[in-house]
Amino acid sequence: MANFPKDFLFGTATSSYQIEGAANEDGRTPSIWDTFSKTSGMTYNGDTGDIACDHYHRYKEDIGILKEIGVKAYRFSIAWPRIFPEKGRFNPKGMDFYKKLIEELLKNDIIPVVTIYHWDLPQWAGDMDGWLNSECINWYLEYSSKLFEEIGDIIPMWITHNEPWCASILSYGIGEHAPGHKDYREALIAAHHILLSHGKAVKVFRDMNIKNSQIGIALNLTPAYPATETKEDNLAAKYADGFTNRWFLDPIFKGNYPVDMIELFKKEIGEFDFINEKDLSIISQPIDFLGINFYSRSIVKYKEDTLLKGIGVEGTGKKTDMGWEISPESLYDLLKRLDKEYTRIPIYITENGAAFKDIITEDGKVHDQERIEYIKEHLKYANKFIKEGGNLKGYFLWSLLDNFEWAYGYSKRFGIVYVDFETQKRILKDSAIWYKEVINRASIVF
Ligand code: IFM
Repeated sequence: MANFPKDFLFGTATSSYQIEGAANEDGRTPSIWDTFSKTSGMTYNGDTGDIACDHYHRYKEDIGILKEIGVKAYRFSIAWPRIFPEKGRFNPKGMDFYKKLIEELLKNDIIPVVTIYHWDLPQWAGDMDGWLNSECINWYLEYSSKLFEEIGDIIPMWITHNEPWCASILSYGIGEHAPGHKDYREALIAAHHILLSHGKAVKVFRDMNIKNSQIGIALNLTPAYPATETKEDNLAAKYADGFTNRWFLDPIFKGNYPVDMIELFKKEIGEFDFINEKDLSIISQPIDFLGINFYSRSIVKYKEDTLLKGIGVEGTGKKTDMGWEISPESLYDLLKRLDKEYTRIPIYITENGAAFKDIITEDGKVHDQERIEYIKEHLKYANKFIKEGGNLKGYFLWSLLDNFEWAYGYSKRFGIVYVDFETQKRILKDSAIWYKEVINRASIVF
């Protein structure tokens, strides 16, 4: 048995495009994900977020489920194209949806945690080169300032960006996410503009003097381990770490980009002339908390003729339905390292969870024991970190509902609540019932 502090924030997380649906309602215009998912071959089965979990219409039912599970906090994101459907035009109707959602959460004693940007960039911004255009930072600031003005002080925790690595490198470099470009120079430009928009939004937030509210960012961090103890594999692991973790952690907490990575990237990317002298001091504005999204680890082997001088190799641990190795000890390693090398500000695990092939059995239930084990193991290591004095303040399970898993469409189920996408019926999986007990007791039992 492991006990959590009484004020530990147990929550669940979702994002707008993955659950809301109502793609054309109340003045919303398309995002780059509407366009991307409707482009042939970009998502599994051509799936889109047009309807998703129909949460836009069923939010009261979904908050009822949150209440039933007993979560203390709910992390969701706001859809930028509902708030600014056109450049410079605020849409009060889009804002009203989130005001009603927040009101319902507060009525049920659930703390609303808002992510400002979880990848659904308005298509109008995409049409002007999206995050490659430095103007995008100003559009983002207009959007985030409006959110602070409208609901700033009723939201205790603001997250500027979800997983900048995905919004830049996976989207502009690897091409798996919208807008689907494959150019590493573009990827690093997008990453820089996203980081800069983060720093500038934090500054605006401070200048607006918003009461009883904090601001941070959610980074997806994946510890990298060498396949063997050779010098070469260690170097490859160091570069993999630089690519996924340090490229974002260092500017935020140390005010610089990692020099070894700049050197490595130069050949492929060219000059870093998109970085201005003052940018790093803006990006490294102090934040109130760090959100980390953790799912797995990577194991890396040296390979000379690759950008990062390495390739990933398969670990020996069990895998989730995403093919991601289950490695809860790596969460512990990561937390310890953040504590030692980066920061002692409060950390929240803003996402952790797993996709498995869930089925409804004859009794009408979903017995997702593998997911329970996954969560339990990760909570066990999170608890170990806390017991050793680590400043971990909360855990947001990804995800409340089965939902639109980006390029994988509806083929991957991450929810602790099963969604029948034909009927929109929700069924609490065993993991939801188990999580309810965990929250209620503030402890896990082995
Ligand atoms: O579904 C995503 C989420 O949008 C961002 N973090 C990872 C999750 C699982 O892939």
